[in-house]
This record gives sequence, C-alpha cells and structure tokens, in this order.
Amino acid sequence: MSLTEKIAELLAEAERAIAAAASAEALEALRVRYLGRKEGRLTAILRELAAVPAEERPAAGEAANRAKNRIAALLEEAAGRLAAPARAEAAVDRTLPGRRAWRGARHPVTQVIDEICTVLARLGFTRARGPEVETDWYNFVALNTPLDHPAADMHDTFYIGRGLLLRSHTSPVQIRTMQQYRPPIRILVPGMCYRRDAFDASHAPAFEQLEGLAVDEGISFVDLKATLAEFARGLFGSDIRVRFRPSFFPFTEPSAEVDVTCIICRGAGCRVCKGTGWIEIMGAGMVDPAVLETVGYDAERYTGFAFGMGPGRIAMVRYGIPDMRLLYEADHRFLEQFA
Ligand code: 2U9
Repeated sequence: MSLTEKIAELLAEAERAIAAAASAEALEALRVRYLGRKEGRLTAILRELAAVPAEERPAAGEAANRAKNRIAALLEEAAGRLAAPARAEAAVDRTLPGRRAWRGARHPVTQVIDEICTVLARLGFTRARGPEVETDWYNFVALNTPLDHPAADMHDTFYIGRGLLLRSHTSPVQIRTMQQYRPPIRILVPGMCYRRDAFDASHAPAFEQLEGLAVDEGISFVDLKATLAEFARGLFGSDIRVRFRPSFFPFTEPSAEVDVTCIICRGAGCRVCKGTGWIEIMGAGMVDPAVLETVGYDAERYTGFAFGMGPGRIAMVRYGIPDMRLLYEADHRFLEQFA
C-alpha cells in the first residue's frame, strides 16, 4: 500500500470516528490519536515521508497536509456541534413556573352586555335578536321615522339597494318581536348596528347597541323609572342614583335622556363627569302609540316603555378605555386586561 493510500484510509477512519464522538472528551482523545505530536497516527505517517522515493514525495506530502487540515476542521466542527445543546440548556431555567397558556376571554363589551342581561333577567327580560340587514320599513318607517327624516339620509346609513340597508339601531328587532308575539313583552336586544360615522376616538361605523322594550296593560313611566333604577343599581352598585332629562326620539313620547351617578367618582365630580357628578348612559321613553298601532297592538289597551344604550360607551367609562377604536382593533394583549 502506498503512503498516499495509507493517508486516504486514515482520513476515512478519522472522519467516521469524529462523526461518532459523543463528548468533548472523546474528541480530545481523537485529536491526540490522529494529530498528537508524539503518538499521532498522521504524525507517524509524516515521519515515513523521508523513506518515500523522491519522485513520490511531493504528492504524498501534499496528501498528508490536506488530511491534517481536514481532520483539524472536522474536530472543530464537531466541537461546535457538541457545545450547542449545552448552550441552549444553560439558557433554560427549569425552576421557573410554566407560562400559562392564553385561553381567551370575553370582550369587555360582551361582558357589559351579559351583565346587563343578567341584572334585567331578574325583572323578567329575555334576549331577542334579528337580522343586521334590514328593510327601510323595519329600520325607519315602522319606528315613526319617515324616509325623508335626516336619520334615513344616504350620508348617515349604509344602503345595500332595493330598500335594504344595514340596521342603524337594534329597534327593528322590537318591531319584529311585537309582530310575532302578543303582550306582555319584556325583551332585551343586544347587537351590532351600522352608521356612516367617522372611526375616531368616540365613534365607530359598526358598534353595539342594547335596547329594551316592555309592553303590557297598565305600564307607566313609573315602571320605566323603577326598571332603570334597578338596572343602574344592579350594574354599578346600590349607591347609584338615576335622573331623567326631557328629550326627543321619533319612537317614544315622552322621551328622556337618562343620567346615572358618575361611576368613577360616585358623584363627587371628576374629569369623566366633567365635575357634574352625573354621566349620561342612555335614552328612554314611553313607546309612541303610533308604533304600537303599526304592529297591530291596541294602543288604547296596551302601553310600553323602551330604552337604548351603547354598551361600548359603558365599557369605556367602566374600564377607563380612552379611545373607542381600541374596542374594535383588539387583540389578546388588549383583551387579557379584562379577563
Ligand atoms: C321600539 C320602540 C321604542 C328604543 C330607544 C333610545 C331611547 C336611545 C340610543 C341612545 C344612544 C342608543 O347607543 S345609542 O345609539 N337609544 O336613546 N332607544 S328609546 O326605543 C324603541 C325601540 C323600539 C319598537
């Protein structure tokens, strides 16, 4: 066997041994075995070079040098491979408690809606729902709002065409429910509504509403006030008071804006209530008899009250959310705070 052949055989053996080495110690032993100055196998071969015929010597010398460099490179590469898992190991502190997986949570607006429904369920209110794509009759005409009313303007409502639109309030659901059932009726209607509004800190073109309706014989404004007082105390606390200011809605008569004691300062006056101690949280009123007649109820026999609010606005006050867009651009980092 020529020296060049011996070198090739040695290199192949070293490659196999280095690939199989499982520790830094094993690698060091291999380095000594192949490249060691005294006992190294390649060192021994280099010594034999002197005995090789002069014409073969340059080729054998070059082969021996290449083998030496190759083995050194393989040893270094293997050392890196064996050290890498050790480095990763050091970065893991196995004594730390595990990270809890994010399991999701109800959106703050959903939480407010659910709470309101729970409080008013005690007074016999159940949930109702209906389509978000409505006809202009259900959305406007049946609610005493003629189609030339400003609310029905192209600039305020998303029209789909052929008398269809995205509902601008949840009130069409009350009309549909009354058409379907006889009194007594007590329903809560939460759901998405759509208006051609700016998307800014206090408006969103798609937003939630929660409306309520009660219709029966003998219902008066006293029932409305007592129901809303119960609602406010149940939702915000027993120290909360309610006040009514005259207002106007096409579908109620008389109508009122409803204020509650500021839930941030409990009435003392703060930035949120602009020092008044009160915050406006909804509108309400006695259902206009014309609306009752429209659904075929006898308005001489039945009366009713209705109210409406924006649970998004209530969530903003309650949780101190400064910008409405946060509610609709929410990801888990936002939602986790209300879990
Ligand atoms: C029927 C009859 C009456 C629903 C009502 C309000 C007053 C009201 C808005 C306030 C701001 C909702 O969040 S908001 O956009 N709503 O003030 N809504 S009474 O009255 C009805 C509804 C349906 C058949």
